[in-house]
Amino acid sequence: MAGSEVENARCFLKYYQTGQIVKDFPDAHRGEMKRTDVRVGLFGLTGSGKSSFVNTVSRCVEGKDMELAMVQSSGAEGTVILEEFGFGGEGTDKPGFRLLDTRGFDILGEDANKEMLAILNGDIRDGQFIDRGKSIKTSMLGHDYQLSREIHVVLWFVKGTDPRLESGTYQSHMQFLRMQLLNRAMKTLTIITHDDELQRKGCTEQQRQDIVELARQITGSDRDQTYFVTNYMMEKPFPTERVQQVLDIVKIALNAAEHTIRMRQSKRKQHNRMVNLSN
Ligand SMILES: Nc1nc2c(ncn2[C@@H]2O[C@H](COP(=O)(O)OP(=O)(O)O)[C@@H](O)[C@H]2O)c(=O)[nH]1
Ligand SMILES: [Mg+2]
Repeated sequence: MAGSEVENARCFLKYYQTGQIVKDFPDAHRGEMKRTDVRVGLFGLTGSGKSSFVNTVSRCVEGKDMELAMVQSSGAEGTVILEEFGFGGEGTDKPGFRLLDTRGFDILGEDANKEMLAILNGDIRDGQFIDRGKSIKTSMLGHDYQLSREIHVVLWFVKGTDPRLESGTYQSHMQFLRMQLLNRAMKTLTIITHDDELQRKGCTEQQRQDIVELARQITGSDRDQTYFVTNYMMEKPFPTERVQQVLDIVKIALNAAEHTIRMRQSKRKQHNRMVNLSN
């Protein structure tokens, strides 16, 4: 039974096409859904497990045992790269969703803020290097939405075993991102990684709840939008329950993203109507 459930979830994601969950997009432009792929932004400090998650999804959806995203890599000083990884849409000419692996936001400041915004707005694409010295043309308000380019849902990664969680240094660190997500009404799921290490340390239920609460103070996600995850490690066994858990989280993220797309299409339509009325 469990095996077929996991197989169904895997199959769903492998063939997933944008719009398949919500289905009804009354305010979409003609052909828009066919052109759009869901863009899932992975944020979080270096070492929180974002790149490992890309590889974990690849393993769970496609059964691939290889490193797509470079784990534990740090960008050269002053440089940030955004990497996109397409999944789903098997048999069609475009992926159904993309995971956008970000890095380099450990350094605070105006430049880092601009980069985060540019990624959220879709002004930085795959493999593009960001020269921190140069200005990036992006809206600080995030009003000029380009639906097919911007991010539709955020997975915010927190390392469950990170001692900085307790000290509270995290909270202020990514407040800018939190504000931006709030302003955009962006659905955010909190992913607490290194669950295997927590289990190995004999973490109690109470301690887990405390970690959820600490993570919530950083990301603002509710408890029911917070998930513990163990990432897949090359050549290590990865039990079916863990596969199922990862597939479930991806599907929840896609659902949220489709709702974002539908909401923004409706907002766009309302906006255009207002503009027409005032002309
Ligand atoms: N034990 C364990 N190690 C993990 C987990 N997720 C990531 N790691 C390790 O943590 C380190 C940082 O992971 P990485 O994916 O590069 O983090 P990123 O900087 O956010 O992309 C690597 O050595 C990973 O192997 C996990 O769930 N459990
Ligand atoms: Mg990384």
